[in-house]
Amino acid sequence: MLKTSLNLKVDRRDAKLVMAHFYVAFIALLVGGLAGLLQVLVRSGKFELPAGIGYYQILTVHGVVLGLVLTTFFIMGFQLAAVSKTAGTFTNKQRLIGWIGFWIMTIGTVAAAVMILLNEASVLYTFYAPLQAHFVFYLGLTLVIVGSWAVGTTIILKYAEWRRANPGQPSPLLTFMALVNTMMWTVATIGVAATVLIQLLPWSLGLIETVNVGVSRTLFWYFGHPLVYFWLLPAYMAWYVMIPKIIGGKIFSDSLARMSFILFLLFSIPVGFHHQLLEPGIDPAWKFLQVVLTFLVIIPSLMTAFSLFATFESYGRSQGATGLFGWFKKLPWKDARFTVPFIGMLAFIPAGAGGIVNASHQMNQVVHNTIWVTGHFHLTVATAVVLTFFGVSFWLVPHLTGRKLTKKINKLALIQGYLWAIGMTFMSGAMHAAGLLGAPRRSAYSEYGGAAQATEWIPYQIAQAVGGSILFIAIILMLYIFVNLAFFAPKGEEEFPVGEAANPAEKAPMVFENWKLWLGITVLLILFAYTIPLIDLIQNAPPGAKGYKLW
Ligand code: HAS
Repeated sequence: MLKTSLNLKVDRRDAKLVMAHFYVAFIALLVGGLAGLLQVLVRSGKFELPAGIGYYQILTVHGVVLGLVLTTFFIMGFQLAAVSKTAGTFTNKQRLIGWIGFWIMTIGTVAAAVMILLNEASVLYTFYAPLQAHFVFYLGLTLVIVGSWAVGTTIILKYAEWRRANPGQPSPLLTFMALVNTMMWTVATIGVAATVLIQLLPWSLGLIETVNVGVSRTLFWYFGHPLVYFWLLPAYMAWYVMIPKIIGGKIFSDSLARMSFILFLLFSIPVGFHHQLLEPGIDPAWKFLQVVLTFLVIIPSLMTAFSLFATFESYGRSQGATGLFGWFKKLPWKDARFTVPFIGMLAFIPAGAGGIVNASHQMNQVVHNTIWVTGHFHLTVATAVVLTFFGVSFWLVPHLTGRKLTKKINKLALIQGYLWAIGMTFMSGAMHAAGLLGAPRRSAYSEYGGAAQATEWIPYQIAQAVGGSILFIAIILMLYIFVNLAFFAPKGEEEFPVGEAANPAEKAPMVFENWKLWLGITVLLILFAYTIPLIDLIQNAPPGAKGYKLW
Protein backbone atom coordinates (compact mmCIF):
# COMPACT_ATOMS: atom_id res chain seq x y z
CA MET A 1 0.00 0.00 0.00
CA LEU A 2 1.31 3.42 -0.87
CA LYS A 3 1.47 5.89 1.91
CA THR A 4 -0.99 8.40 0.50
CA SER A 5 -3.70 5.82 -0.05
CA LEU A 6 -3.90 5.41 3.72
CA ASN A 7 -5.93 8.57 4.19
CA LEU A 8 -8.70 7.22 6.40
CA LYS A 9 -11.26 9.93 5.94
CA VAL A 10 -11.81 12.59 3.32
CA ASP A 11 -10.77 15.87 4.94
CA ARG A 12 -13.70 17.96 6.20
CA ARG A 13 -12.85 20.94 3.99
CA ASP A 14 -12.71 18.71 0.90
CA ALA A 15 -15.91 17.00 2.03
CA LYS A 16 -17.73 20.36 1.97
CA LEU A 17 -16.68 20.97 -1.61
CA VAL A 18 -17.85 17.51 -2.62
CA MET A 19 -21.18 17.90 -0.82
CA ALA A 20 -21.78 21.26 -2.54
CA HIS A 21 -21.62 19.40 -5.87
CA PHE A 22 -23.97 16.72 -4.57
CA TYR A 23 -26.61 19.24 -3.41
CA VAL A 24 -26.87 20.63 -6.93
CA ALA A 25 -26.91 17.11 -8.40
CA PHE A 26 -29.79 15.97 -6.21
CA ILE A 27 -31.82 19.15 -6.76
CA ALA A 28 -31.37 18.38 -10.46
CA LEU A 29 -32.68 14.87 -9.83
CA LEU A 30 -35.89 16.31 -8.36
CA VAL A 31 -36.50 18.84 -11.13
CA GLY A 32 -35.50 16.51 -13.96
CA GLY A 33 -37.43 13.58 -12.51
CA LEU A 34 -40.60 15.66 -12.30
CA ALA A 35 -40.17 16.72 -15.93
CA GLY A 36 -39.70 13.06 -16.88
CA LEU A 37 -42.92 12.09 -15.16
CA LEU A 38 -44.84 14.80 -17.01
CA GLN A 39 -43.38 13.63 -20.31
CA VAL A 40 -44.38 10.00 -20.02
CA LEU A 41 -47.86 11.09 -18.95
CA VAL A 42 -48.20 13.39 -21.96
CA ARG A 43 -46.97 10.70 -24.32
CA SER A 44 -49.56 8.26 -22.99
CA GLY A 45 -52.19 10.51 -24.59
CA LYS A 46 -54.16 10.68 -21.33
CA PHE A 47 -52.78 13.93 -19.97
CA GLU A 48 -52.20 17.48 -21.18
CA LEU A 49 -49.76 19.96 -19.73
CA PRO A 50 -51.46 22.83 -17.90
CA ALA A 51 -50.91 26.58 -18.20
CA GLY A 52 -49.55 26.55 -21.73
CA ILE A 53 -46.38 24.70 -20.75
CA GLY A 54 -44.89 23.12 -23.88
CA TYR A 55 -43.87 19.48 -24.24
CA TYR A 56 -40.52 20.46 -25.72
CA GLN A 57 -39.88 22.87 -22.88
CA ILE A 58 -40.33 20.03 -20.39
CA LEU A 59 -38.24 17.71 -22.55
CA THR A 60 -35.43 20.28 -22.58
CA VAL A 61 -35.60 20.63 -18.80
CA HIS A 62 -35.45 16.84 -18.45
CA GLY A 63 -32.50 16.32 -20.79
CA VAL A 64 -30.40 19.30 -19.73
CA VAL A 65 -30.99 18.93 -16.00
CA LEU A 66 -30.48 15.16 -15.80
CA GLY A 67 -28.16 14.51 -18.74
CA LEU A 68 -25.89 17.50 -18.24
CA VAL A 69 -26.35 18.95 -14.73
CA LEU A 70 -26.94 15.94 -12.47
CA THR A 71 -24.17 13.96 -14.14
CA THR A 72 -21.53 16.70 -14.32
CA PHE A 73 -22.02 17.82 -10.72
CA PHE A 74 -22.16 14.30 -9.30
CA ILE A 75 -19.12 13.17 -11.27
CA MET A 76 -17.01 16.19 -10.36
CA GLY A 77 -17.93 15.76 -6.68
CA PHE A 78 -17.27 12.02 -6.72
CA GLN A 79 -13.91 12.41 -8.47
CA LEU A 80 -12.82 15.10 -6.03
CA ALA A 81 -13.67 12.75 -3.16
CA ALA A 82 -11.83 9.84 -4.81
CA VAL A 83 -8.69 11.93 -5.37
CA SER A 84 -8.75 13.50 -1.90
CA LYS A 85 -9.10 10.05 -0.35
CA THR A 86 -6.36 8.31 -2.35
CA ALA A 87 -3.87 11.05 -3.29
CA GLY A 88 -4.30 13.15 -0.16
CA THR A 89 -6.11 16.26 1.05
CA PHE A 90 -6.16 19.16 -1.40
CA THR A 91 -3.98 22.18 -0.69
CA ASN A 92 -5.85 25.43 0.01
CA LYS A 93 -5.02 26.67 -3.48
CA GLN A 94 -6.25 23.49 -5.15
CA ARG A 95 -9.46 23.58 -3.13
CA LEU A 96 -10.00 27.26 -3.94
CA ILE A 97 -9.75 26.49 -7.67
CA GLY A 98 -12.31 23.71 -7.09
CA TRP A 99 -14.68 26.15 -5.36
CA ILE A 100 -14.28 28.73 -8.13
CA GLY A 101 -15.11 26.02 -10.66
CA PHE A 102 -18.13 24.92 -8.64
CA TRP A 103 -19.56 28.45 -8.52
CA ILE A 104 -18.94 29.10 -12.22
CA MET A 105 -20.75 25.85 -13.05
CA THR A 106 -23.61 26.73 -10.72
CA ILE A 107 -24.06 30.23 -12.15
CA GLY A 108 -24.02 28.76 -15.67
CA THR A 109 -26.59 26.15 -14.70
CA VAL A 110 -28.93 28.75 -13.21
CA ALA A 111 -28.60 30.97 -16.31
CA ALA A 112 -29.40 28.10 -18.70
CA ALA A 113 -32.24 26.83 -16.48
CA VAL A 114 -33.89 30.26 -16.25
CA MET A 115 -33.87 30.55 -20.05
CA ILE A 116 -35.49 27.12 -20.42
CA LEU A 117 -38.12 27.95 -17.80
CA LEU A 118 -38.87 31.23 -19.59
CA ASN A 119 -39.45 29.15 -22.72
CA GLU A 120 -36.59 30.90 -24.47
CA ALA A 121 -34.53 27.76 -25.04
CA SER A 122 -36.72 24.75 -25.83
CA VAL A 123 -33.98 23.26 -27.98
CA LEU A 124 -33.52 19.90 -26.17
CA TYR A 125 -30.30 18.80 -24.55
CA THR A 126 -28.51 18.43 -27.89
CA PHE A 127 -29.40 22.06 -28.83
CA TYR A 128 -29.19 21.19 -32.52
CA ALA A 129 -29.03 24.13 -34.94
CA PRO A 130 -31.01 25.50 -36.70
CA LEU A 131 -33.18 25.55 -33.55
CA GLN A 132 -32.06 28.73 -31.88
CA ALA A 133 -32.08 29.48 -28.16
CA HIS A 134 -31.64 32.76 -26.30
CA PHE A 135 -27.93 33.68 -26.12
CA VAL A 136 -27.99 33.45 -22.31
CA PHE A 137 -28.69 29.72 -22.64
CA TYR A 138 -25.49 29.21 -24.66
CA LEU A 139 -23.59 31.48 -22.29
CA GLY A 140 -24.82 29.41 -19.34
CA LEU A 141 -23.65 26.17 -20.96
CA THR A 142 -20.27 27.78 -21.68
CA LEU A 143 -19.93 28.66 -18.01
CA VAL A 144 -20.76 25.09 -16.98
CA ILE A 145 -17.93 23.85 -19.16
CA VAL A 146 -15.43 26.49 -18.08
CA GLY A 147 -16.30 25.75 -14.45
CA SER A 148 -15.76 22.04 -15.01
CA TRP A 149 -12.30 22.79 -16.41
CA ALA A 150 -11.46 24.59 -13.18
CA VAL A 151 -12.63 21.63 -11.07
CA GLY A 152 -10.64 19.37 -13.40
CA THR A 153 -7.59 21.54 -12.76
CA THR A 154 -7.87 20.77 -9.04
CA ILE A 155 -7.65 17.05 -9.87
CA ILE A 156 -4.76 17.50 -12.31
CA LEU A 157 -2.79 19.62 -9.81
CA LYS A 158 -3.23 17.05 -7.04
CA TYR A 159 -2.14 14.25 -9.35
CA ALA A 160 0.98 16.20 -10.39
CA GLU A 161 1.81 16.90 -6.74
CA TRP A 162 1.44 13.20 -5.89
CA ARG A 163 3.73 12.17 -8.75
CA ARG A 164 6.39 14.64 -7.62
CA ALA A 165 6.23 13.28 -4.10
CA ASN A 166 6.32 9.63 -5.22
CA PRO A 167 8.72 9.41 -8.15
CA GLY A 168 8.73 6.11 -10.04
CA GLN A 169 5.52 4.93 -8.36
CA PRO A 170 2.23 4.30 -10.15
CA SER A 171 -0.41 6.71 -8.87
CA PRO A 172 -3.26 5.35 -6.71
CA LEU A 173 -5.75 3.59 -8.97
CA LEU A 174 -8.72 5.83 -8.17
CA THR A 175 -6.70 8.99 -8.72
CA PHE A 176 -5.41 7.58 -11.99
CA MET A 177 -8.95 6.85 -13.14
CA ALA A 178 -10.26 10.28 -12.15
CA LEU A 179 -7.38 11.84 -14.03
CA VAL A 180 -8.07 9.88 -17.23
CA ASN A 181 -11.73 10.89 -17.11
CA THR A 182 -10.78 14.53 -16.51
CA MET A 183 -8.39 14.54 -19.46
CA MET A 184 -10.94 12.89 -21.73
CA TRP A 185 -13.52 15.47 -20.66
CA THR A 186 -11.13 18.35 -21.29
CA VAL A 187 -10.22 17.20 -24.80
CA ALA A 188 -13.87 16.44 -25.63
CA THR A 189 -15.35 19.70 -24.37
CA ILE A 190 -13.11 21.66 -26.76
CA GLY A 191 -15.56 20.55 -29.50
CA VAL A 192 -18.70 21.83 -27.83
CA ALA A 193 -16.92 24.98 -26.67
CA ALA A 194 -15.92 25.61 -30.30
CA THR A 195 -19.43 25.29 -31.73
CA VAL A 196 -20.95 27.39 -28.94
CA LEU A 197 -18.35 30.16 -28.99
CA ILE A 198 -17.64 30.37 -32.72
CA GLN A 199 -21.07 29.50 -34.11
CA LEU A 200 -24.09 29.45 -31.80
CA LEU A 201 -23.36 32.36 -29.47
CA PRO A 202 -22.58 34.95 -32.21
CA TRP A 203 -25.54 33.60 -34.24
CA SER A 204 -27.98 33.94 -31.34
CA LEU A 205 -26.66 37.45 -30.67
CA GLY A 206 -27.37 38.38 -34.30
CA LEU A 207 -23.67 39.01 -35.03
CA ILE A 208 -23.79 36.43 -37.80
CA GLU A 209 -26.92 35.63 -39.74
CA THR A 210 -26.55 31.96 -40.59
CA VAL A 211 -24.90 28.88 -39.21
CA ASN A 212 -23.29 25.82 -40.82
CA VAL A 213 -25.50 23.09 -39.37
CA GLY A 214 -23.31 20.15 -40.45
CA VAL A 215 -20.25 21.62 -38.73
CA SER A 216 -22.14 22.44 -35.55
CA ARG A 217 -23.59 18.92 -35.26
CA THR A 218 -20.21 17.38 -35.97
CA LEU A 219 -18.55 19.48 -33.27
CA PHE A 220 -21.40 18.59 -30.92
CA TRP A 221 -20.97 14.82 -31.43
CA TYR A 222 -17.19 15.12 -31.25
CA PHE A 223 -18.09 16.04 -27.67
CA GLY A 224 -21.36 14.10 -27.34
CA HIS A 225 -19.97 10.62 -27.54
CA PRO A 226 -17.09 11.00 -25.09
CA LEU A 227 -19.72 12.70 -22.92
CA VAL A 228 -21.40 9.30 -22.46
CA TYR A 229 -18.08 7.77 -21.38
CA PHE A 230 -17.51 10.70 -19.06
CA TRP A 231 -20.74 9.49 -17.39
CA LEU A 232 -19.73 5.84 -17.54
CA LEU A 233 -16.15 5.96 -16.23
CA PRO A 234 -17.03 7.08 -12.69
CA ALA A 235 -19.44 4.12 -12.56
CA TYR A 236 -16.55 1.92 -13.71
CA MET A 237 -14.41 3.45 -10.95
CA ALA A 238 -16.98 2.22 -8.45
CA TRP A 239 -17.27 -1.19 -10.15
CA TYR A 240 -13.51 -1.77 -10.38
CA VAL A 241 -12.39 -0.32 -7.05
CA MET A 242 -15.23 0.01 -4.54
CA ILE A 243 -17.45 -2.98 -5.26
CA PRO A 244 -14.65 -5.55 -4.65
CA LYS A 245 -14.01 -4.03 -1.22
CA ILE A 246 -17.74 -3.88 -0.39
CA ILE A 247 -18.22 -7.57 -1.13
CA GLY A 248 -15.01 -8.49 0.74
CA GLY A 249 -13.13 -9.49 -2.43
CA LYS A 250 -10.21 -8.13 -4.44
CA ILE A 251 -9.71 -6.14 -7.64
CA PHE A 252 -9.01 -8.75 -10.33
CA SER A 253 -6.10 -6.76 -11.81
CA ASP A 254 -4.94 -3.21 -11.21
CA SER A 255 -3.15 -3.12 -14.57
CA LEU A 256 -6.16 -4.38 -16.52
CA ALA A 257 -8.29 -1.62 -14.97
CA ARG A 258 -5.73 1.04 -15.96
CA MET A 259 -5.43 -0.35 -19.45
CA SER A 260 -9.18 -0.24 -19.98
CA PHE A 261 -9.26 3.42 -18.90
CA ILE A 262 -6.43 4.27 -21.30
CA LEU A 263 -8.36 2.59 -24.12
CA PHE A 264 -11.35 4.79 -23.28
CA LEU A 265 -9.14 7.86 -23.50
CA LEU A 266 -7.91 6.79 -26.96
CA PHE A 267 -11.14 5.61 -28.52
CA SER A 268 -13.95 7.62 -26.91
CA ILE A 269 -13.54 10.72 -29.03
CA PRO A 270 -12.95 9.82 -32.71
CA VAL A 271 -16.33 8.06 -32.97
CA GLY A 272 -18.94 10.85 -32.99
CA PHE A 273 -20.09 10.02 -36.54
CA HIS A 274 -21.96 6.98 -35.26
CA HIS A 275 -24.54 9.53 -34.10
CA GLN A 276 -24.61 11.04 -37.58
CA LEU A 277 -24.73 7.93 -39.74
CA LEU A 278 -27.92 9.14 -41.45
CA GLU A 279 -26.80 12.73 -41.90
CA PRO A 280 -25.81 14.06 -45.32
CA GLY A 281 -22.56 15.86 -45.99
CA ILE A 282 -20.20 13.26 -44.53
CA ASP A 283 -18.51 10.81 -46.86
CA PRO A 284 -19.52 7.18 -46.03
CA ALA A 285 -15.85 6.15 -45.91
CA TRP A 286 -15.33 8.41 -42.86
CA LYS A 287 -18.51 7.10 -41.27
CA PHE A 288 -17.21 3.57 -41.81
CA LEU A 289 -13.87 4.44 -40.19
CA GLN A 290 -15.61 5.86 -37.13
CA VAL A 291 -17.86 2.79 -36.91
CA VAL A 292 -14.71 0.63 -36.80
CA LEU A 293 -13.31 2.85 -34.03
CA THR A 294 -16.65 2.53 -32.21
CA PHE A 295 -16.22 -1.22 -32.18
CA LEU A 296 -12.78 -0.67 -30.64
CA VAL A 297 -14.27 1.36 -27.79
CA ILE A 298 -16.47 -1.64 -26.93
CA ILE A 299 -13.35 -3.62 -25.97
CA PRO A 300 -12.62 -1.86 -22.65
CA SER A 301 -16.23 -2.50 -21.60
CA LEU A 302 -15.82 -6.18 -22.39
CA MET A 303 -12.59 -6.13 -20.35
CA THR A 304 -14.54 -4.56 -17.50
CA ALA A 305 -17.24 -7.23 -17.67
CA PHE A 306 -14.56 -9.95 -17.62
CA SER A 307 -12.81 -8.38 -14.66
CA LEU A 308 -16.06 -8.05 -12.68
CA PHE A 309 -17.05 -11.65 -13.30
CA ALA A 310 -13.55 -12.68 -12.19
CA THR A 311 -13.82 -10.63 -8.99
CA PHE A 312 -17.26 -12.06 -8.16
CA GLU A 313 -16.31 -15.62 -8.93
CA SER A 314 -12.98 -15.51 -7.05
CA TYR A 315 -14.74 -14.07 -4.02
CA GLY A 316 -17.52 -16.68 -4.17
CA ARG A 317 -15.04 -19.53 -4.48
CA SER A 318 -13.00 -18.16 -1.58
CA GLN A 319 -16.21 -18.50 0.43
CA GLY A 320 -16.59 -22.15 -0.53
CA ALA A 321 -18.83 -21.77 -3.60
CA THR A 322 -18.72 -24.65 -6.07
CA GLY A 323 -20.13 -25.30 -9.53
CA LEU A 324 -20.36 -22.88 -12.43
CA PHE A 325 -22.60 -20.29 -10.76
CA GLY A 326 -22.34 -21.20 -7.05
CA TRP A 327 -20.49 -17.91 -6.42
CA PHE A 328 -23.63 -15.98 -7.29
CA LYS A 329 -25.30 -16.97 -4.01
CA LYS A 330 -22.34 -15.81 -1.95
CA LEU A 331 -22.65 -12.17 -2.98
CA PRO A 332 -23.98 -9.77 -0.28
CA TRP A 333 -27.47 -9.25 -1.68
CA LYS A 334 -28.75 -7.49 1.44
CA ASP A 335 -26.17 -4.70 1.16
CA ALA A 336 -27.60 -1.83 -0.92
CA ARG A 337 -24.07 -0.50 -1.52
CA PHE A 338 -23.53 -3.62 -3.63
CA THR A 339 -26.99 -4.62 -4.88
CA VAL A 340 -28.08 -1.27 -6.31
CA PRO A 341 -24.94 -0.85 -8.48
CA PHE A 342 -25.21 -4.53 -9.37
CA ILE A 343 -28.66 -3.90 -10.87
CA GLY A 344 -26.89 -1.22 -12.89
CA MET A 345 -24.30 -3.76 -14.12
CA LEU A 346 -27.01 -6.19 -15.06
CA ALA A 347 -28.84 -3.49 -17.03
CA PHE A 348 -25.62 -2.63 -18.80
CA ILE A 349 -25.55 -6.00 -20.54
CA PRO A 350 -28.67 -5.40 -22.73
CA ALA A 351 -27.78 -1.70 -22.81
CA GLY A 352 -24.37 -2.46 -24.31
CA ALA A 353 -25.88 -4.97 -26.75
CA GLY A 354 -28.30 -2.25 -27.87
CA GLY A 355 -25.35 0.10 -28.34
CA ILE A 356 -23.69 -2.44 -30.61
CA VAL A 357 -26.90 -2.60 -32.66
CA ASN A 358 -26.95 1.21 -32.90
CA ALA A 359 -23.34 1.33 -34.00
CA SER A 360 -23.85 -1.22 -36.76
CA HIS A 361 -24.16 1.02 -39.78
CA GLN A 362 -27.04 -0.79 -41.48
CA MET A 363 -29.06 -1.50 -38.34
CA ASN A 364 -28.74 2.14 -37.37
CA GLN A 365 -31.08 2.90 -40.27
CA VAL A 366 -33.82 0.95 -38.48
CA VAL A 367 -33.42 2.52 -35.07
CA HIS A 368 -32.09 6.03 -35.69
CA ASN A 369 -34.43 8.78 -34.49
CA THR A 370 -36.84 6.20 -33.07
CA ILE A 371 -37.64 5.88 -29.40
CA TRP A 372 -35.46 2.74 -29.36
CA VAL A 373 -32.50 5.13 -28.88
CA THR A 374 -34.25 6.70 -25.89
CA GLY A 375 -34.70 3.18 -24.51
CA HIS A 376 -30.96 2.57 -25.03
CA PHE A 377 -29.84 5.58 -23.08
CA HIS A 378 -32.27 5.00 -20.25
CA LEU A 379 -30.57 1.64 -19.72
CA THR A 380 -27.04 3.02 -20.03
CA VAL A 381 -26.95 6.40 -18.35
CA ALA A 382 -30.28 6.31 -16.49
CA THR A 383 -29.77 2.82 -15.03
CA ALA A 384 -26.21 1.48 -15.20
CA VAL A 385 -24.67 4.86 -14.40
CA VAL A 386 -27.31 6.45 -12.20
CA LEU A 387 -27.93 3.39 -10.02
CA THR A 388 -24.18 3.19 -9.46
CA PHE A 389 -24.16 6.86 -8.44
CA PHE A 390 -26.99 6.13 -6.00
CA GLY A 391 -25.03 3.12 -4.68
CA VAL A 392 -22.01 5.39 -4.16
CA SER A 393 -24.15 7.97 -2.35
CA PHE A 394 -25.26 5.37 0.19
CA TRP A 395 -21.75 5.29 1.69
CA LEU A 396 -20.10 8.46 0.39
CA VAL A 397 -22.69 10.95 1.67
CA PRO A 398 -22.60 9.62 5.27
CA HIS A 399 -18.80 9.32 5.03
CA LEU A 400 -18.61 13.02 4.15
CA THR A 401 -21.21 14.19 6.66
CA GLY A 402 -19.95 12.01 9.55
CA ARG A 403 -23.10 9.87 9.70
CA LYS A 404 -24.13 6.23 9.35
CA LEU A 405 -26.09 4.28 6.78
CA THR A 406 -28.62 2.64 9.11
CA LYS A 407 -30.29 -0.73 8.54
CA LYS A 408 -33.58 1.01 7.89
CA ILE A 409 -32.15 3.29 5.22
CA ASN A 410 -30.25 0.37 3.70
CA LYS A 411 -33.58 -1.42 3.35
CA LEU A 412 -35.22 1.62 1.75
CA ALA A 413 -32.24 1.86 -0.57
CA LEU A 414 -32.76 -1.73 -1.67
CA ILE A 415 -36.46 -1.04 -2.30
CA GLN A 416 -35.46 2.03 -4.29
CA GLY A 417 -33.15 -0.09 -6.45
CA TYR A 418 -35.80 -2.78 -7.04
CA LEU A 419 -38.42 -0.17 -7.91
CA TRP A 420 -35.99 1.35 -10.39
CA ALA A 421 -35.39 -2.03 -11.98
CA ILE A 422 -39.14 -2.67 -12.34
CA GLY A 423 -39.97 0.84 -13.59
CA MET A 424 -37.13 0.82 -16.07
CA THR A 425 -37.98 -2.63 -17.39
CA PHE A 426 -41.43 -1.34 -18.28
CA MET A 427 -40.32 2.01 -19.59
CA SER A 428 -37.15 1.14 -21.47
CA GLY A 429 -38.55 -2.20 -22.66
CA ALA A 430 -41.57 -0.42 -24.12
CA MET A 431 -39.33 2.21 -25.72
CA HIS A 432 -37.21 -0.43 -27.42
CA ALA A 433 -40.28 -2.27 -28.70
CA ALA A 434 -42.11 0.84 -29.91
CA GLY A 435 -38.91 2.05 -31.57
CA LEU A 436 -38.73 -1.13 -33.62
CA LEU A 437 -42.29 -0.41 -34.73
CA GLY A 438 -41.11 2.99 -35.94
CA ALA A 439 -42.26 5.28 -33.10
CA PRO A 440 -40.22 8.49 -33.31
CA ARG A 441 -38.20 9.96 -30.46
CA ARG A 442 -38.17 13.65 -29.41
CA SER A 443 -41.87 14.00 -30.21
CA ALA A 444 -45.00 14.83 -28.24
CA TYR A 445 -48.13 12.66 -28.33
CA SER A 446 -49.74 12.49 -31.73
CA GLU A 447 -52.11 10.12 -33.47
CA TYR A 448 -50.62 11.16 -36.80
CA GLY A 449 -54.02 11.76 -38.34
CA GLY A 450 -55.29 8.32 -37.28
CA ALA A 451 -52.53 6.42 -39.14
CA ALA A 452 -52.73 2.68 -38.43
CA GLN A 453 -49.01 2.46 -37.63
CA ALA A 454 -49.30 5.11 -34.92
CA THR A 455 -52.09 3.20 -33.14
CA GLU A 456 -49.66 0.27 -32.71
CA TRP A 457 -47.47 2.45 -30.53
CA ILE A 458 -50.13 3.51 -28.04
CA PRO A 459 -50.05 0.42 -25.75
CA TYR A 460 -46.29 0.84 -25.45
CA GLN A 461 -46.72 4.51 -24.61
CA ILE A 462 -49.06 3.52 -21.79
CA ALA A 463 -46.46 1.02 -20.57
CA GLN A 464 -43.89 3.83 -20.64
CA ALA A 465 -46.17 5.95 -18.46
CA VAL A 466 -46.56 3.09 -15.96
CA GLY A 467 -42.80 2.53 -15.86
CA GLY A 468 -42.06 6.27 -15.66
CA SER A 469 -44.45 6.69 -12.73
CA ILE A 470 -42.74 3.86 -10.82
CA LEU A 471 -39.40 5.50 -11.56
CA PHE A 472 -40.67 8.78 -10.17
CA ILE A 473 -41.60 7.04 -6.90
CA ALA A 474 -38.07 5.60 -6.81
CA ILE A 475 -36.66 9.12 -7.31
CA ILE A 476 -38.67 10.46 -4.37
CA LEU A 477 -37.38 7.59 -2.25
CA MET A 478 -33.81 8.35 -3.33
CA LEU A 479 -34.21 12.00 -2.42
CA TYR A 480 -35.53 11.01 1.00
CA ILE A 481 -32.49 8.75 1.48
CA PHE A 482 -30.11 11.50 0.37
CA VAL A 483 -31.61 14.08 2.74
CA ASN A 484 -31.54 11.55 5.56
CA LEU A 485 -27.88 10.66 4.97
CA ALA A 486 -26.88 14.30 4.58
CA PHE A 487 -28.71 15.77 7.58
CA PHE A 488 -30.55 13.34 9.85
CA ALA A 489 -28.89 9.90 10.02
CA PRO A 490 -27.15 9.11 13.34
CA LYS A 491 -23.60 10.42 13.74
CA GLY A 492 -20.88 7.86 13.14
CA GLU A 493 -18.22 6.61 10.78
CA GLU A 494 -19.03 5.20 7.36
CA GLU A 495 -16.28 3.44 5.41
CA PHE A 496 -14.94 4.79 2.10
CA PRO A 497 -14.33 1.42 0.44
CA VAL A 498 -11.14 1.20 -1.62
CA GLY A 499 -10.30 -2.28 -2.89
CA GLU A 500 -6.89 -3.88 -3.14
CA ALA A 501 -5.56 -5.79 -6.13
CA ALA A 502 -5.71 -9.60 -5.93
CA ASN A 503 -1.97 -9.66 -6.52
CA PRO A 504 -0.45 -6.74 -4.57
CA ALA A 505 3.03 -7.64 -5.82
CA GLU A 506 1.93 -6.78 -9.38
CA LYS A 507 3.10 -3.21 -10.00
CA ALA A 508 1.24 -1.38 -12.75
CA PRO A 509 3.63 -0.60 -15.66
CA MET A 510 4.78 3.02 -15.53
CA VAL A 511 4.01 3.43 -19.23
CA PHE A 512 0.37 3.96 -18.17
CA GLU A 513 1.41 7.28 -16.63
CA ASN A 514 3.10 8.49 -19.82
CA TRP A 515 0.61 11.22 -20.72
CA LYS A 516 2.65 12.57 -23.61
CA LEU A 517 2.26 9.19 -25.24
CA TRP A 518 -1.47 8.67 -24.56
CA LEU A 519 -2.56 12.23 -25.24
CA GLY A 520 -0.35 12.21 -28.34
CA ILE A 521 -2.09 9.10 -29.72
CA THR A 522 -5.48 10.53 -28.74
CA VAL A 523 -4.81 13.73 -30.71
CA LEU A 524 -3.48 11.78 -33.71
CA LEU A 525 -6.59 9.58 -33.80
CA ILE A 526 -8.84 12.64 -33.57
CA LEU A 527 -6.97 14.40 -36.37
CA PHE A 528 -7.12 11.27 -38.49
CA ALA A 529 -10.85 10.73 -37.98
CA TYR A 530 -11.99 14.34 -38.24
CA THR A 531 -9.67 16.57 -40.30
CA ILE A 532 -10.74 15.68 -43.84
CA PRO A 533 -14.49 15.33 -43.13
CA LEU A 534 -14.50 18.69 -41.33
CA ILE A 535 -12.68 20.44 -44.18
CA ASP A 536 -15.21 18.84 -46.51
CA LEU A 537 -18.14 20.05 -44.40
CA ILE A 538 -16.77 23.59 -44.49
CA GLN A 539 -15.61 23.75 -48.11
CA ASN A 540 -18.68 22.12 -49.61
CA ALA A 541 -21.20 23.60 -47.25
CA PRO A 542 -24.77 24.27 -48.35
CA PRO A 543 -26.12 27.78 -47.60
CA GLY A 544 -26.09 28.42 -43.85
CA ALA A 545 -29.28 28.22 -41.82
CA LYS A 546 -31.12 31.06 -40.14
CA GLY A 547 -32.28 30.46 -36.58
CA TYR A 548 -35.70 28.90 -35.95
CA LYS A 549 -37.92 29.06 -32.90
CA LEU A 550 -40.52 26.39 -33.52
CA TRP A 551 -42.05 26.41 -30.06
FE1 HAS B 1 -24.88 4.76 -26.69
C1 HAS B 1 -26.88 6.76 -28.70
C2 HAS B 1 -23.61 3.22 -29.46
C3 HAS B 1 -22.71 2.95 -24.71
C4 HAS B 1 -25.58 6.83 -24.03
N1 HAS B 1 -26.03 6.46 -26.42
C5 HAS B 1 -26.77 7.11 -27.36
C6 HAS B 1 -27.42 8.24 -26.77
C7 HAS B 1 -27.02 8.28 -25.45
C8 HAS B 1 -26.15 7.15 -25.24
C9 HAS B 1 -27.38 9.33 -24.42
O1 HAS B 1 -23.55 3.73 -32.47
C10 HAS B 1 -28.38 9.19 -27.46
C11 HAS B 1 -27.75 10.42 -27.93
C12 HAS B 1 -28.78 11.32 -28.58
O2 HAS B 1 -29.46 12.06 -27.87
O3 HAS B 1 -28.94 11.24 -29.81
N2 HAS B 1 -23.48 3.32 -27.02
C13 HAS B 1 -23.13 2.81 -28.22
C14 HAS B 1 -22.13 1.77 -28.04
C15 HAS B 1 -21.89 1.69 -26.69
C16 HAS B 1 -22.72 2.68 -26.07
C17 HAS B 1 -21.48 0.94 -29.10
N3 HAS B 1 -24.29 4.86 -24.76
C18 HAS B 1 -23.37 4.03 -24.14
C19 HAS B 1 -23.19 4.43 -22.78
C20 HAS B 1 -24.00 5.53 -22.59
C21 HAS B 1 -24.67 5.78 -23.84
C22 HAS B 1 -22.25 3.76 -21.80
C23 HAS B 1 -24.20 6.37 -21.38
C24 HAS B 1 -23.64 6.20 -20.23
N4 HAS B 1 -25.22 4.95 -28.68
C25 HAS B 1 -24.56 4.24 -29.65
C26 HAS B 1 -24.97 4.73 -30.97
C27 HAS B 1 -25.89 5.75 -30.75
C28 HAS B 1 -26.02 5.85 -29.31
C29 HAS B 1 -24.53 4.30 -32.28
C30 HAS B 1 -26.60 6.61 -31.82
C31 HAS B 1 -27.91 6.07 -32.15
C32 HAS B 1 -28.63 6.96 -33.13
O4 HAS B 1 -28.82 6.53 -34.28
O5 HAS B 1 -29.01 8.09 -32.80
C33 HAS B 1 -20.87 0.75 -26.02
O6 HAS B 1 -19.97 1.51 -25.26
C34 HAS B 1 -21.51 -0.31 -25.18
C35 HAS B 1 -20.49 -1.32 -24.66
C36 HAS B 1 -21.04 -2.08 -23.51
C37 HAS B 1 -20.92 -3.40 -23.33
C38 HAS B 1 -21.53 -4.04 -22.09
C39 HAS B 1 -20.48 -4.53 -21.07
C40 HAS B 1 -21.18 -4.99 -19.83
C41 HAS B 1 -20.74 -4.76 -18.56
C42 HAS B 1 -21.59 -5.26 -17.40
C43 HAS B 1 -21.08 -6.54 -16.83
C44 HAS B 1 -22.06 -7.05 -15.82
C45 HAS B 1 -21.74 -7.84 -14.77
C46 HAS B 1 -22.78 -8.29 -13.85
C47 HAS B 1 -20.36 -8.29 -14.52
C48 HAS B 1 -20.23 -4.28 -24.29
C49 HAS B 1 -19.46 -4.07 -18.26
C50 HAS B 1 -23.41 -9.50 -14.45
C51 HAS B 1 -23.73 -10.58 -13.52
C52 HAS B 1 -24.50 -11.62 -13.87
C53 HAS B 1 -24.76 -12.66 -12.91
C54 HAS B 1 -25.08 -11.78 -15.22
